[in-house]
Amino acid sequence: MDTKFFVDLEDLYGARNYHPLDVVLTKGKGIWVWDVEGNKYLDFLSSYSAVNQGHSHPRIVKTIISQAKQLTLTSRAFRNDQWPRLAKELCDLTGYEMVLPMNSGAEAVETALKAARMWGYKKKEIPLDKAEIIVCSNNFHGRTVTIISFSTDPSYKKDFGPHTPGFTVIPYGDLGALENAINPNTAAFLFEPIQAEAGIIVPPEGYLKRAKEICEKKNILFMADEIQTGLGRTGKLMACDYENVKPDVQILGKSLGGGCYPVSAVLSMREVLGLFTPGSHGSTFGGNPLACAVARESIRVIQEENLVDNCAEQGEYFLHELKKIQSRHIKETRGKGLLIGIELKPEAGGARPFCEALKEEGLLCKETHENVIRFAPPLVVKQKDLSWALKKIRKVFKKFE
Ligand code: IF1
Repeated sequence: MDTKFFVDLEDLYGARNYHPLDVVLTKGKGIWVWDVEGNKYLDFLSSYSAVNQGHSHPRIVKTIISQAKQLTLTSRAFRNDQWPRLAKELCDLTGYEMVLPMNSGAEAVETALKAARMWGYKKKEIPLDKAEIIVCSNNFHGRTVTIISFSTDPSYKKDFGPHTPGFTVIPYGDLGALENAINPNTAAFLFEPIQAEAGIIVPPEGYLKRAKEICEKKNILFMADEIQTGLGRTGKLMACDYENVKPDVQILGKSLGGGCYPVSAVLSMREVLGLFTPGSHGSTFGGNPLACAVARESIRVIQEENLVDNCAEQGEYFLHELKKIQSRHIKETRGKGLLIGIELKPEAGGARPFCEALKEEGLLCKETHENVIRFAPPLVVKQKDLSWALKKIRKVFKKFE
């Protein structure tokens, strides 16, 4: 069975909510993946930063196998011996008092939105059903109906109305707009420390710090979506660490599951998460022992293999070398850690053809927002792998000249 067999089968039976590259992967190890024809690729997407630890990390695979043989799911109608330990380890890692476990990133974002609204009513005395949450244009926080209700990308929200009310959109990076958007009914400000999907948009220096100060002054919750930027991806444990800013609410996902299992979590102080009462929120799989065992090992791998420092070191090297590439097509090369994007000029004809060409050279990249080639390899990547990749990237840009 070759690539065409699988492509045709997927296109026949699978909903076409993606336009994937025609590469059919069958094996992954570390930074490498192999297709059904035996071709080897460097994974420069890491499943949108859900594989920071590398594909099929031996320690995480060992954990998922042993836990799967022992106990996989109890629901939270009963207790289990993994969730309490993950809860403590996550709070120790991040410095928060409480955590609520979920599965997908969107579920964690929805949980944070519910927590913010509940906090607004119970702690800030916002009139019931009047709470407002401020978000940024070009945000990406997931695909649920409520989350796409505050997206500014028509393709994410068209055909899915009516949209959930109670959200105010402001320009990303604009402190004045944040200040002006706040009113007595504002409960929270939800943001990405770096807008990845928007095209690796890094906010102005000091933005996070000043935004947090504004939120503190106005008593609204400062909620960071670190689902993609967190757990080492930007060269710090959390992207907010670049400005030494500690959000009131921190949302994690993706690599919390080590590329093996969906695990997400919302972290905050007791004043916020302590408001949830039995039956007010939940999830069949949230906090299941298999997820928690995997998450515990995923965190240990990040810490014990110094993936955050490696990310900072390799990211600095990679960004520095990428910036040297001279091409009439390149508008800007930017990023932090190993979350890097090359933005092409509109006349370059879009990033997709470059990603197709990079695939032929053995690099799997994904364009984001038409004109940006995203480079986000697993954080285990070594300099020799990146210098190999740089040769291929230079070759492709030369070809397109
Ligand atoms: C898709 C984008 C990336 C996220 C942030 C929450 C979520 C995501 C900052 C929701 C998920 C994924 C979803 C996936 C593609 C990918 C993506 F292109 F959609 F926008 F990474 F940039 N917050 N991002 O990045 O987490 O529910 O997916 O676990 O939906 O196409 P999820």
